[in-house]
Amino acid sequence: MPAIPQIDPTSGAAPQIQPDIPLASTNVTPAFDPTKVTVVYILGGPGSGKGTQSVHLVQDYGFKHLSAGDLLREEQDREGSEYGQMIKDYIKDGLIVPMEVTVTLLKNAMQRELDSGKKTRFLVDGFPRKMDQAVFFEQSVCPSKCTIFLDCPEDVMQERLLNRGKTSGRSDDNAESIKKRFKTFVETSMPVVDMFEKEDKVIKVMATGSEHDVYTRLVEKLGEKDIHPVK
Ligand code: UP5
Ligand code: MG
Repeated sequence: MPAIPQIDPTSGAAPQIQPDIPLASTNVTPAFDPTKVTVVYILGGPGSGKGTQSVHLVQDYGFKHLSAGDLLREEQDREGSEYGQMIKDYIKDGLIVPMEVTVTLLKNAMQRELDSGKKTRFLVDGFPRKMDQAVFFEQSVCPSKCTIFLDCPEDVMQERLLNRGKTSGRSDDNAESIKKRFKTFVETSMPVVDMFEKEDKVIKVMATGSEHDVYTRLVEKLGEKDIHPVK
């Protein structure tokens, strides 16, 4: 398995920002055994409600929630991070941060959770959103069980994001960044959903209507795939 570099600058191991990873490699063993660790992705456009629905899924299905965007924002704000400025620039422009940074943050967060003997079911929010990330994560970290895809029209997402932008303080909740995020989503992230769809691993849910309506639909669709609340 290719070593995933540590982000901590004191470790001396600087991540390769433009990695040359053999994406079609077949002799790679994932770091986590998918028979012991469950990974479910939750994907959807910016503002489709990934974070909002994740809160309910964590409560009812016993997942540990890992938002790639939140982990990146945390790393961006971490004192001494050598990636802070780069992450800031990518997020503001709605671009995908080089995958080794994001994969390392996710893998470390999973390892921490497993080391603490807590949850083994992970809801990975907003990742993978580029084909290279998807292939690399599936091969070297953990193959996913399925992908929840929140399907939402752009006008609805835009309204939600502009509304949130009044108070969120997020550098990308403004009209200019939102436009760039939508473009990246359509051109770069949708192919990932399409790939999982071909493998029949996508649970697609219409994400319009109230938060409660969306969650009701989601629970029903998960039930059809034999995924049930834990309590
Ligand atoms: N809201 C939610 N559901 C609603 C509903 N049904 N009715 C009415 N309002 C609803 O929701 C957004 C807003 O809508 C909130 O105000 C909410 O109350 C309301 P939220 O649940 O936050 O939606 P979400 O899909 O999570 O939107 P988010 O803005 O987080 O999506 P993004 O995918 O754009 O953001 P993320 O944080 O995942 O990524 C940000 C950036 O990080 C990316 O653009 C990229 O630059 C970078 N990134 C990477 O580089 N790599 C990665 O792997 C991941 C991220
Ligand atoms: Mg989010």
